[in-house]
Amino acid sequence: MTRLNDEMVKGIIGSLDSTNDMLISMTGMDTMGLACEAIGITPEMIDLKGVVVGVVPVTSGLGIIKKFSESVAEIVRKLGMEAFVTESADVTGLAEALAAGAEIIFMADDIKFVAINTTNGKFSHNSFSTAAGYVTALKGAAGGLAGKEVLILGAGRVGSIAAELMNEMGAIITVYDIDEKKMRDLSAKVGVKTSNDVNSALSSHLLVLNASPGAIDGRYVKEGTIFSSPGIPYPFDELGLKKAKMVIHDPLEIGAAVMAVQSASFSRLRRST
Ligand code: 2YC
Repeated sequence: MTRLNDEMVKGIIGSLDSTNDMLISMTGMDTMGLACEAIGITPEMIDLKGVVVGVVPVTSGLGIIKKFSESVAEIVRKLGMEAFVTESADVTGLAEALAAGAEIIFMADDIKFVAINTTNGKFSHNSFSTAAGYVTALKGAAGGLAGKEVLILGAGRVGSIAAELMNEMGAIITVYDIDEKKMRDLSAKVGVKTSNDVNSALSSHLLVLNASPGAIDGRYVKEGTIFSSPGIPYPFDELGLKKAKMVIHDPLEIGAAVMAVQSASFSRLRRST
């Protein structure tokens, strides 16, 4: 999985409102609406007021990413919950969040990024949340995916979950991954088509979910393409951006927002009366 770095994270807090505006104009949903839609609920079905969220920095592996925890806390606050970053990191930070009575605890090492609901131990994964969030964004931008041809770039964790979700929505999916075996395994599991030439795949698709770390060569982007692109680092060149109709991208917000709503839904769903 590609890892964020200080550079990619430093602008997140200041750009949350413009990400929200981008989502409204491109998908018809704001961040909260998209996060709810991604897990199959409506905003009216969940009560986030008073939910206390603790974010615990983790020093393992390549260590703390500057502003990562603060960015997660701010994303959560924008959804209407209270959030704090613990003073300490790692286990001491976890104990601090538990002692403070956090209902949800976010933690990320270099492999997993989770949001744990402390009332019942259920937890949300970033890979599912990112896939569900960006599939929902693409569905909104495209006006539905049933019967539509979609190209998925990247058969890793996010791309694979995205393939399963869009398959269930009736999309006609082609997957490309530089790793033949990954592509074949996903095709066998989900029954999607595969491509061995990313540029010809790009030039024949108007709907693309990019969940790969690779660059996208604008020369092969089809005029009017809608990209839903969680992939990091940012893959587009100038020509690609000119030819694309829409590019939905952010380095962390959509995935973290779906995690926050999904983990809260494990204890805060209103009983449908
Ligand atoms: O600051 C910290 O607590 C670090 N341990 C955070 C490391 C996050 C590593 N994960 C990632 O960069 C990617 C993100 C795109 C979201 C999921 N994995």
